[in-house]
Amino acid sequence: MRQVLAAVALVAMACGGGEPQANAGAQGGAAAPEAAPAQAGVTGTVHQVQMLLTADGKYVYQPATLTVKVGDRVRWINVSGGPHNVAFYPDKIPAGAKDVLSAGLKDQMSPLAGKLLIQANEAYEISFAGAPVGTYAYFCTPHEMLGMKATLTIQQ
Ligand SMILES: [Cu+2]
Repeated sequence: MRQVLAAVALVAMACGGGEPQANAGAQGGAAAPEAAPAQAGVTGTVHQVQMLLTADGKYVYQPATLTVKVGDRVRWINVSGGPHNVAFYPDKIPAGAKDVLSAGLKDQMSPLAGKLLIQANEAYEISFAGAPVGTYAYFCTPHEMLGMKATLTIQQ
């Protein structure tokens, strides 16, 4: 909870480039400063991708290919078979995307790799506000060798 409070304070203070990272914790309360409308280029659309272990033993992102618009958010959810995470290939993202991702990925376990989601139904959101258009290939650090990879396409 301390983390959420800190995040709210951060968003309140830095209205400019701040990510609305307080979202998850703030959804119940009305008064929390929703940063989205104030932020330029934010669409408010949130897409969901499930991370799971299928009945036939495959570790997958579902959907494995997803197309979103600049300014959308994507929320990855740890459904089963975790821990999972979202890690981008530095050489398989558009030019200029590295800076946006570096700023947008919370709690990175290594450069361009989000933290491990351990709890069931734990979610991890990334905003693609200001993200360059193109194809972003990513993988799950624990399951990359088992083929847990996916592609995100950002369109104007
Ligand atoms: Cu995984």
